[in-house]
Amino acid sequence: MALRALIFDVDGTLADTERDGHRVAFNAAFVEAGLDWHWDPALYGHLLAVSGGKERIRHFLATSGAGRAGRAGLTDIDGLIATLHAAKTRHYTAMLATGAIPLRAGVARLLCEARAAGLRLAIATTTSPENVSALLSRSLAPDAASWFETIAAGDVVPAKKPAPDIYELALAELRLPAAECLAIEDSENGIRASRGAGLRTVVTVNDYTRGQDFTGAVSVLDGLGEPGSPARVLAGAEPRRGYVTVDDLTNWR
Ligand code: XBP
Ligand code: MG
Repeated sequence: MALRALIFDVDGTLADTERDGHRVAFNAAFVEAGLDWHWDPALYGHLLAVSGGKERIRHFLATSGAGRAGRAGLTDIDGLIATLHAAKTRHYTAMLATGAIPLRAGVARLLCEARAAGLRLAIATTTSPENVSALLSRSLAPDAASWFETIAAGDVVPAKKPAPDIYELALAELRLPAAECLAIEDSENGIRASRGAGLRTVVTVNDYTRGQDFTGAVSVLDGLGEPGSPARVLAGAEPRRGYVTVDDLTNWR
């Protein structure tokens, strides 16, 4: 079947947003709330096993003892999580607005190539919609959100990655079968979600996800690559010209 659409993950795929973006915003929200919590890069790497910022805070509370019952101000856990996550999103979108988080190599090139080739574009992400808009408008193009027919993001589905829900929503909104689409992801949770929706998946790893299990990936690379700056192939299909093109994605099975 012909390739008709590409469905992109956001965090770790479009841009390296986690260590120097989301993590910094979470810590700023904790300080603002007068909490002595601090997620260093190593701890955050472990917490990334849980998709979703609100879910990640709840997991931290449950597993770190930080939410020990009876501690001052920690009785209304749901309210605390909502307040912390709203503050974190405010800090994160403010950071994005400064252009602090650039797109990964090859992302803008492949998106433009895909548009020129008439491929339809979509996003399937666990992050909050406002984070997607802020990243796209500042780091890609002011009108870049309109390049994507659908941006399936955050709480719009009952179960976040690794559940397939967000990809199934994107496919439903595209009105395309999985066989005519291809997903681009960065993490094990992500490919479990995309493969769960029946999607061929290309993985571009990052420092947090390099050692994870990408079973079922069409190709696993250290990035999409650029002319003159080839991608390193870790497993699976190799880009014909050293960097991933629409032709590669069309032919890779
Ligand atoms: C990655 C996530 C998100 C972000 C934080 O999303 O798991 O939860 O870490 O964003 P993806 P929020 O890789 O699917 O793009 O705090 O808005 O959830
Ligand atoms: Mg991701």
